[in-house]
Amino acid sequence: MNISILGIPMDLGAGRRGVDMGPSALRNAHLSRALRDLGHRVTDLGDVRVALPESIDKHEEGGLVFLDPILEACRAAAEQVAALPEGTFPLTLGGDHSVSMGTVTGNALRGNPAGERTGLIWVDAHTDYNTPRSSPSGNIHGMPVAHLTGLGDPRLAGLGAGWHMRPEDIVMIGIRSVDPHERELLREAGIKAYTMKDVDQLGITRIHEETMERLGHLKRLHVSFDADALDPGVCPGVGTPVAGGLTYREGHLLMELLSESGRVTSMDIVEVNPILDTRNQTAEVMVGMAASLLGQRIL
Ligand code: EXY
Ligand code: MN
Ligand code: MN
Ligand code: MN
Repeated sequence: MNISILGIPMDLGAGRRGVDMGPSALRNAHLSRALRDLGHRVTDLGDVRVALPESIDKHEEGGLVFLDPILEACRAAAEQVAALPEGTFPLTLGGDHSVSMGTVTGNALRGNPAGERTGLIWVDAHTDYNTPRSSPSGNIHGMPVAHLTGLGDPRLAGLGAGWHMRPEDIVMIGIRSVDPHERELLREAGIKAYTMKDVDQLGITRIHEETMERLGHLKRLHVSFDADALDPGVCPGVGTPVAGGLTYREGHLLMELLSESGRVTSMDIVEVNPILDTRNQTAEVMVGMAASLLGQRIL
């Protein structure tokens, strides 16, 4: 397979600095080499240009911190991803999770004249379904899914120029932190979310089966993998750690099963924060997750 790597070194959507170094940390953990060793042709397209927080005002507008530069970076990411040839697998590296407003939009619109719908598998401790009004923080990385479905600020929700993700085409896995108003919005939208309780009770195999069935009508599936979905013991280098996450094997099993399905067409790795990490462990774990999704097998 042809894999194109694109970094979006942005931490403007997060409450603390550091995830802007995520793409470097993942490259340093030999991402390209790991994928080449699996037989893929890998092209690293470098990074999207992102404004530095130190060089701009921390303006807050209508409950959104750093709206303009985030919008700009997401637009650039969406354009670059949408321009990739069909058959290429885009592997996009955050950055905070607000980058996925750009990457998911770019992937959904890429080489898609028939207007095929794209499914979204959101692996995360958080549901990221706040709007500017429901958000307790104003941090845009807590809002990407809401904007992808058309809620919230019209500029962010307008990245797809009229395209929106359908709530029924989204499945979330690993959830254990949801804000009160966010919970109401999720219920209203009818988004399927597997919490950690579901992971404990059903197991990853069953959750994967149900996810494949639920998204069975879709030819294109995007996996957006937030490192904080994994337990902080496995991935300590994240800005918003929440106890009780996916184990190392649950993460790999999910990626292995998704890989075997042969249906995933693009992936993000986001929220890796090397400042908070232990010897780049989190980046190394996430490179392993990408390798499992892209065909690595134990035997
Ligand atoms: N729900 C909280 C907020 O909206 O501020 C925390 C969001 C954290 C988002 C992380 C990266 O997935
Ligand atoms: Mn997230
Ligand atoms: Mn998260
Ligand atoms: Mn819109």
